[in-house]
Amino acid sequence: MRFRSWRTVACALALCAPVGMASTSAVANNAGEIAATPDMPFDLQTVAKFEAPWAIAPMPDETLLISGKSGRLWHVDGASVTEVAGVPQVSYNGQNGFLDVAVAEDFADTGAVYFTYVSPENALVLARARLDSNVLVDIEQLWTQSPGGRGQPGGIIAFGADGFLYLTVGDRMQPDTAQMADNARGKVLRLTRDGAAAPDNPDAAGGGTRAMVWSSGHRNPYGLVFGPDGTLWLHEMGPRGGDELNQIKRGGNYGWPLVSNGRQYSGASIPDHNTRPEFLAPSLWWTPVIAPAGLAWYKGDAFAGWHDTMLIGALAGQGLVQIAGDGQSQINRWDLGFRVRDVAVTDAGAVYILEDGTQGRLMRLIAK
Ligand SMILES: [Ca+2]
Repeated sequence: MRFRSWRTVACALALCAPVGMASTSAVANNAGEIAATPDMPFDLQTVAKFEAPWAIAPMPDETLLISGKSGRLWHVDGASVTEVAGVPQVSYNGQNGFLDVAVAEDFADTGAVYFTYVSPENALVLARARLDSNVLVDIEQLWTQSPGGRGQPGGIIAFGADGFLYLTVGDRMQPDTAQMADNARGKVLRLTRDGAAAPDNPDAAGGGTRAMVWSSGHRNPYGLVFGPDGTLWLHEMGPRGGDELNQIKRGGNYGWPLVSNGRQYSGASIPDHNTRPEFLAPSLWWTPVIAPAGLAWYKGDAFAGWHDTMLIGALAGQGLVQIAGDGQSQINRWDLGFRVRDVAVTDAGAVYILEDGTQGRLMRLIAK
């Protein structure tokens, strides 16, 4: 309310731009220049340490699954950690390995978990299995990337209220492929629970890979989440500068590698988003980068003022970033002093973060 009052006063004094102009301005929405919030409204409680942990998947009973990039999976119940058997063989190097895990909404009836990994052939794979007494059984490969690729796999899973599964695929360090309709790299795919193209996708009639595409022009997305109103949010790492938070729309093209608010690693410039209005611009972006990893929606009341905000883990940014529910502003960035690989919120509203590294900590946020 305070901000609304300020806007009203400022607009009365003719100090503010029209809302539409402000929300698409490349300069106004660089959250990378906002200073960290000095006061932390939480303490961090270490639950356990894991070898190269990657993702947190909350279970309906408030226990957690933790994936490990080298091809490991753990079930965490309070302070008790049990290794889950049956993880398929993965290619573990650089950013590749065993990646995301997502527990099906009907897990209580089916025991189904979905997961992604980079195969020994360097293809991103979406798979499903049944978790039975801490063993993955009946593993089915639902979708396998062809051709595979190098690093930057993406691999984040989100379930839509429409019954379909949304999957991020990184550009695999071959940027031009993000604009190729018949290549899965640099896309969000929208699939049936069995890994086929959703029948009402934008190019469903085209068949093959293009029939699976929901949005295109992404670089390296390690965050994908639905808001309570059904809006889909994605973040992706830019090159040198230009990390992005994007609201994902059906058939949208988000511009990579033709536009970016960052630069090439060589220092060569890339046209900014505002030079090519046909590409959807990020609602927020970060230069210098935070290297976003993990994206969760906070639903509970344990943390004052957090309801209906987004939380982003930051690798290079070494902390936790909080975004307003409309995606238009960064509320807080807390400097934690270590690389955050993932953030998750359980059904009961508990918040966990995962430290990146060979011995990464799973930590629970305790409201002060
Ligand atoms: Ca973009």
